[in-house]
Amino acid sequence: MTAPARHRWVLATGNPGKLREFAAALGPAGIDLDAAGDLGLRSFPPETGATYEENALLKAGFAAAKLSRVAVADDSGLEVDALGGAPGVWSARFGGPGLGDGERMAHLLQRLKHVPVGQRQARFVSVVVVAAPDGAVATFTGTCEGTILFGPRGDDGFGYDPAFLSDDLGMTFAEASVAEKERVSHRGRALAELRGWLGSQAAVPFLTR
Ligand code: ITT
Repeated sequence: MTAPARHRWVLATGNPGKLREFAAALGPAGIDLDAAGDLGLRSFPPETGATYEENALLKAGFAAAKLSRVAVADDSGLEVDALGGAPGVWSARFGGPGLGDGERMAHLLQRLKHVPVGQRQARFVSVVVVAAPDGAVATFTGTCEGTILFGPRGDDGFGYDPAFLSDDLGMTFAEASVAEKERVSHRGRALAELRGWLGSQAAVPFLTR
């Protein structure tokens, strides 16, 4: 029996946590990933889009055009009800430029310190874009619901994971394994949609380049 064909895409992200999650979700579906940074592409255009989709397309489209390869990226964010949906598309810049993941999460917890239990609902959103060098694009979206804790819990994951108690898992994403997080997370759900699409005719042009 011959092994199914494998394809190589570029992953346009500077976030190693995302690389782990994309590789875990797409490897079993026949897609191997080269990190854009390993191909010499270390900086991306500023994320000036007003939506996750625009920003994901900025990253994937830029990598596809620069490297003449099919590229995939996600833009994601955390939407907190008590903050009117903020930080949303601004999640990576919440609290100001130059903050690390831990400082950004501390800023979030500080902003929510007087918000009582029962009013701390939030969701993660991910929009994944696959872009081909000729400009063809496919888009997939995933969301997941949870609650912002009063302090961090768990050591794994990245970003706001230690503060986000997943409704589905009953633990934070930083307490979950990559496989557990993938099953229910915003990015895991968007990538599951992408995996379904891989078997369709619409995906063929993205698999031959
Ligand atoms: P790239 O743009 O290079 O992919 P980034 O981390 O800047 O990496 P985004 O622009 O999509 O990614 O910003 C998303 C922000 O939301 C960022 O602060 C993340 O840490 C956070 N975030 C997104 N998905 C997350 C997840 O699964 N767990 C925790 N935080 C997440």
